[in-house]
Amino acid sequence: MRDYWQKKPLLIRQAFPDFVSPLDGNDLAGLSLEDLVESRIVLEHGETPWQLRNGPFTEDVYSTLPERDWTLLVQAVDQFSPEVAEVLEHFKFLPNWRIDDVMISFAVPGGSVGPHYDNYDVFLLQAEGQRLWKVGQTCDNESLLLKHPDLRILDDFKQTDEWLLEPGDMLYLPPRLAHWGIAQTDCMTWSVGFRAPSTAEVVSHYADFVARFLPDEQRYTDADMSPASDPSYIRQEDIQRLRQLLNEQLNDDRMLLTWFGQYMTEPRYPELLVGSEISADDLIQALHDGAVFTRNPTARLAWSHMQLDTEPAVVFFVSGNSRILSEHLVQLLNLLCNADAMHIDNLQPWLNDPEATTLLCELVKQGSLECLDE
Ligand SMILES: [Mn+2]
Repeated sequence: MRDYWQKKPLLIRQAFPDFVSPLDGNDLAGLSLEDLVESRIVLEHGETPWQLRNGPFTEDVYSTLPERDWTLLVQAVDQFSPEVAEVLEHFKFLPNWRIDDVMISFAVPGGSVGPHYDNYDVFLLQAEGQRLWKVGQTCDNESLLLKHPDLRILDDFKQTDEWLLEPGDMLYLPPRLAHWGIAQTDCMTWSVGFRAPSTAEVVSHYADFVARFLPDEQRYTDADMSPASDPSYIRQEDIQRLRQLLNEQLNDDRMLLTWFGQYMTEPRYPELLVGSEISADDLIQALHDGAVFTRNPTARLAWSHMQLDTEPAVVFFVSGNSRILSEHLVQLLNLLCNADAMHIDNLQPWLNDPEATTLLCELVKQGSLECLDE
């Protein structure tokens, strides 16, 4: 973290020794046929240079592709494959609300999406075959791009290094570092991608959030202002009033935490969160009968402390919602956020606590906790 995170690339040979991918190119192609899955194919020599095709695809697409120089990319495979989601267990040294998804690409020899840069950190895990990764300059919004309607390919790639990645090897790249991965054999790469809201998003979304709580009657005021000498002139004191108004509204730490937690836990595919009504009694009975609950991979969870006027509390964020809870539930939140499974053995201490059982029922109702079918 000190030397590399957000700073410079790091090649980790055999980060995952003897890594065996739980899915192959055919499985990935299968996913690309599904409506809900975001997929793309990039052909370097298609009908146009660097042709982009967007999924979902039909099976016959794969019989028309050339032998070389194309890549299939499938977003958020972790949402659809628990085996893929497991890789995220190895990234717990980073906040999970910074993680975006595991994107998987499959490429035939020569396959590449061209030299480019991303605005996000990424860990590139070689899952199958060999890919040559070239890295180059740090880019910015003035870096020259090829004229292309959809893809942001660098016009000028200044290579500084290159590494051949074998299965199990992993390369970390900080944001905005130019990179270019070229498949040497049929190859599969898992990209553990991170997300960071743009400053523009933070400013505009947070301002919108704050504004939702402000009545129309609350306005710019200027009681006791001095008489205008030049009525067209905006004075320093007018700007000072504006500055004070903004400071008062934007400096509330509880508000900021509430917005941030909700924003960063918004699920990528909310339609995959399907819950069902359950009463506390039924939930407790089900647990005694052996029911096992897990987090829905779509659910995003986070929590923090929040100092209320009266007492210390915690705030729990679940898939874009927040709820304030008593501090004594911290251990339960740890369990909900981290345990592989929730069952009678680890939930027992909470089943006589109405605040805890209400929370559990809400999570089931919301679809964030799912009952595993025995
Ligand atoms: Mn990239």
